[in-house]
Amino acid sequence: MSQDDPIREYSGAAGGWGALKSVTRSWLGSDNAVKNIRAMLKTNQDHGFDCPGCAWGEAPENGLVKFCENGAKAVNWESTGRSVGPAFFAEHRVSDLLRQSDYWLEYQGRLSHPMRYDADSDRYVETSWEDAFALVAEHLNRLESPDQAEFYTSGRASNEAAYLYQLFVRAFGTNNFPDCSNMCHEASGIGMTDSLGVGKGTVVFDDLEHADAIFVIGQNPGTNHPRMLEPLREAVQRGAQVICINPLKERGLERFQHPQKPLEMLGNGAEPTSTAYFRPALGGDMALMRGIAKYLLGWEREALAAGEPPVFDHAFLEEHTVGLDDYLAAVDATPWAHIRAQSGLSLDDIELAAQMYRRAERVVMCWAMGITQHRHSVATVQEIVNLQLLRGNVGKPGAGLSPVRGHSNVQGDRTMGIDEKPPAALLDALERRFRFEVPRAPGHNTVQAIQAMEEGRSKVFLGLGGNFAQATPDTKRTHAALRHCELTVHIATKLNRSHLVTGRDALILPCLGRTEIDMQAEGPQGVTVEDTFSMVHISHGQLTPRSAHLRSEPAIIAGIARATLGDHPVDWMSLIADYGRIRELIADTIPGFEDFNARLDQPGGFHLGNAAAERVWHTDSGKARFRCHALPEALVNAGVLARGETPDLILQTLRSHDQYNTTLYGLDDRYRGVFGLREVVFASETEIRRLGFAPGDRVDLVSLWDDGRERRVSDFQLVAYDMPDGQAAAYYPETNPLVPLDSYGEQTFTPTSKFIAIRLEHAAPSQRLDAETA
Ligand SMILES: Nc1nc2c(c(=O)[nH]1)N[C@H]1C(S)=C(S)[C@@H](COP(=O)(O)OP(=O)(O)OC[C@H]3O[C@@H](n4cnc5c(=O)[nH]c(N)nc54)[C@H](O)[C@@H]3O)O[C@H]1N2
Ligand SMILES: Nc1nc2c(c(=O)[nH]1)N[C@H]1C(S)=C(S)[C@@H](COP(=O)(O)OP(=O)(O)OC[C@H]3O[C@@H](n4cnc5c(=O)[nH]c(N)nc54)[C@H](O)[C@@H]3O)O[C@H]1N2
Ligand SMILES: [Mo]
Repeated sequence: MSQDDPIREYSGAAGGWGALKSVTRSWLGSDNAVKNIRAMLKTNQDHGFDCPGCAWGEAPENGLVKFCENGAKAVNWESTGRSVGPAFFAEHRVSDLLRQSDYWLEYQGRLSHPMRYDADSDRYVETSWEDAFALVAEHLNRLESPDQAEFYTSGRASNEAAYLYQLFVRAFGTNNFPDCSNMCHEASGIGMTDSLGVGKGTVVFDDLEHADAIFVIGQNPGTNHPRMLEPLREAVQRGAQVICINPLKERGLERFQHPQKPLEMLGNGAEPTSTAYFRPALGGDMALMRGIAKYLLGWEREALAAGEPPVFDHAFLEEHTVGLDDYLAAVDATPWAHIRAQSGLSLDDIELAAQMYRRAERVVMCWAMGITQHRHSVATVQEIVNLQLLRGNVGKPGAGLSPVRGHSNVQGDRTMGIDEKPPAALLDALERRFRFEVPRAPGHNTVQAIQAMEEGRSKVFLGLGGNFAQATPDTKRTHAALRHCELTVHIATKLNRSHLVTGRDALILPCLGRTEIDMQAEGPQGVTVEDTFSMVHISHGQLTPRSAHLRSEPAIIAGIARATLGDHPVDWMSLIADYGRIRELIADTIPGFEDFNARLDQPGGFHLGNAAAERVWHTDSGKARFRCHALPEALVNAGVLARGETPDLILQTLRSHDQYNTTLYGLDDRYRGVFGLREVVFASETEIRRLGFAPGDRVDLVSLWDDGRERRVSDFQLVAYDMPDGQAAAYYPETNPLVPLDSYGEQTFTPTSKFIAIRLEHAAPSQRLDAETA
């Protein structure tokens, strides 16, 4: 294994020197280095801008410099000196650009001018803002029904932009709000709302500092929420338990260090004294949780029989919950054999996990995409809730539930009403305030939006950020659906593939990034965001905008609204002159935002409050409710099994260390030891050999689904990796073509990106030749 080998083991800890080296490299590689360092120093501080990276929050009392490797990459990526304007598009036809990689496209720089697609020349040409708005208005007003348009949102949009957007779209007349959340934490929201009456995490940063045990389930914080490593490390140091549940041994969870405290880097990571790492089958977490509950129930009975203190929190259960008896009956009825087989863990392992859970007085459970991107994700989330209720681990300091959000404002966007199934209370509040009728029928989520465009039921697609064409499942089908549209519009900072998969008409509307000064008629504006702990704070851009032609997201939305709706009770232009006016509307219509403008002066922002954390339950019964689901009979889709196909492996799609969703910062995945390439598929060496291959072989991955369509990605390199048998892992978005559009979560419609039944085939020699000569 040499330094040039694309696959080589990573031996350091996560964070630490490696992270700093990588940041330095990305700074030096940028033409803006000095400016960026200045910008970095303002990230996540009062009067600076909110990190455009992830939704992790900070302890309010934390020190001055708060950034991590990935925050640095995100800021740097946004403030690049390169730009993509009329000259660039004059040089490149859209069909030529489509042949470039996702990495190349975004690397070209910041979008600088509003552009309109010209089908005759197959090029984007410069247009004016007013013409662009007029074109959107013309298409929207031509539709037979407002429900023929789709309004997508990615989770970076600020509260102000999101609020204005939902107001415009509802004034226009639809609830078609597909959003990235549909592909992300939808199951957490649905499951927790149903069980506890609140769809957000119940913990704040402080709880992590007081927990006796922290479970990290289906999450890779070393890469995706690096600032979470710090409280985890501190937890281990104070003797709290950290329990990881993840089929892959993620380096960032095994050993972690703090890049900003150089002394800590001399050691080799925290000693794993009170930590444990369980590696379940994909989709096996519900069975594991059920197994833990079954052990607890056994011990509870033993304790009661022996007259010892009970295992369950009886006072809490009595006062605050309903449905316990049914739940315990379901636990009793679940056979150990089913638990063992589905979890992929030994009973010894499950018992150890149960002991660690029982030993702790205060337990926080954190989770992310390893839990939410399965068919039975709502049931799994609710099983996590059930387990926490048994010992009163909801609504007490140092304990609670923490679905760790992805995009930096994905949680805030939902709070602002980006919701295809809006609660009646929100719609009532809007009608009271604005005196126009809002649509009541539920709109489309992401999967339904693709289906509607595919069938010609929707004809206009507008994206507020994001990369819809690449982030969504079933790439071939999704691209065809977008091409079927009469108009596609993208409000974006950087060029991506979605902009190239055009409808008959298409627009690219370039916007300011969060790092940039947002100057409006009445002065510079700040915007607000909500982090994963429901803390709301303001963010002020610091850098000069990359181009004089850029407009802010709220200004673009206001422009579209005014052009589309004409004379209207909402004065869009006055709202964007001073965003404080948008915040007044938010204060008047969204619960928790009373005195919004005044409360933004509090350093670190303010907490929105969380009823479940106060042990107030907004459910029908007024109590927290145990929801019992049977374990799924089988995890593999029944239709696939009915055809008699046995998958070679189950594939999960995940993020590398050098990417932010579909944005690729680089081609390395340092902690997993992959350098300079992304077309790889990880599996255990035993499995690779069992299937008749050898590590390094080139394979096609074929997805097994029962609708007769071929789903294949070609020429991936097999990488032997320490992981459970039966599984494979590969990067998103390269493997999105394998995710069937109709394979989604029950209730959630979240694509099952962590559970795809696949077959491996030797890559066709012709493709191999192409790859070698390319
Ligand atoms: N740098 C960076 N930061 C990001 C992002 C990014 O792309 N890059 N994306 C942001 C967004 S939008 C999100 S949603 C978050 C995503 O944050 P994560 O959820 O950490 O992201 P994934 O890479 O999808 O990782 C899922 C993890 O779950 C594990 N896993 C997969 N299936 C299962 C399972 O069935 N059970 C269990 N127990 N584990 C499983 C995988 O091995 C992997 O470690 O990160 C946010 N932050
Ligand atoms: N197979 C598979 N698919 C997945 C996932 C998975 O784990 N596996 N994860 C899912 C998850 S959790 C999520 S959240 C989605 C993400 O889906 P999206 O949110 O749609 O995708 P991103 O890649 O985050 O979007 C990146 C683009 O956003 C634009 N952008 C960046 N900053 C700004 C800004 O400030 N304003 C505006 N207007 N635009 C900006 C840039 O043009 C950039 O190209 O993907 C989902 N898809
Ligand atoms: Mo996400």
